[in-house]
Amino acid sequence: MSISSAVTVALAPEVQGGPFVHHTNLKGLDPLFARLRKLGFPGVEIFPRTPEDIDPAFLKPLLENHGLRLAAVGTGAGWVVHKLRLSDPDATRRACAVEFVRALIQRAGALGAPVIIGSMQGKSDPDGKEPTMARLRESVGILARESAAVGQKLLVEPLNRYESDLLNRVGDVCALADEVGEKAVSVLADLFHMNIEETDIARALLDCGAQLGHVHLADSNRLAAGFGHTAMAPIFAALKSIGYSGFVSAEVFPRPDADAAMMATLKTWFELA
Ligand SMILES: [Mn+2]
Repeated sequence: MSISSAVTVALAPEVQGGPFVHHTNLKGLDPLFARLRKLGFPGVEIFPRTPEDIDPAFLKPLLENHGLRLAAVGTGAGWVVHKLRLSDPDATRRACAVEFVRALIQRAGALGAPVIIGSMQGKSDPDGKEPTMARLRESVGILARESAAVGQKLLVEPLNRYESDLLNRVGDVCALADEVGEKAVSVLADLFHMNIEETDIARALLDCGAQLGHVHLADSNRLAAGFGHTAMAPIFAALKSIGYSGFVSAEVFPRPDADAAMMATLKTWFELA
């Protein structure tokens, strides 16, 4: 098995200007998928606005026609658009958050893809970090069992300190996985967040080992790999050393433009993966 490459596509107009290589709508996916395949990408990661955006009846033939795999599905719109958090102290709001992710797990699962929990983890509520973490653990447990039931991992992403104070390092998610006790809980290693939080990115990936489920490929400044100062060679050496065979998915700003971001991503993948 080898490492696969993907790029992110956002379907939520609210995140225009966010770190996604492409922004489009459902109608724009057909020409975009054709272009990705022509360039040589094996996969695509989608950031939907609502669960209904991930419609297997629509996306399955579209992906198959273009020979693309769905690498993962983001849930960040749950927070950005709908203000839903899996650690919300309000039980009704928390249940809505769990339902939003659960619906995406079902739909992504039908397309052979896992979902990501990133910003929906929330941050410490006024009652403190430990009660917030307890609520997050409960929600992650429910969603890990949902993921396992459709044969998928649940990708949990540590975020840098400016975005959350709950899960900041890869080791925090490994500890959460142990506490929750569900094998489906896997680590999403985002190299941009890791550049801020980890002592040594390659070391953290080696320590993560088989618990690594997905990688967001980004340079130190959230531009495409090669446009910042993160040393990518030791990171890819670590990924190969642990036998990682998932996606490195470019979650980056389309700067100087989307084409340049895609070319830099492909170059890094061809040279190092
Ligand atoms: Mn990320």
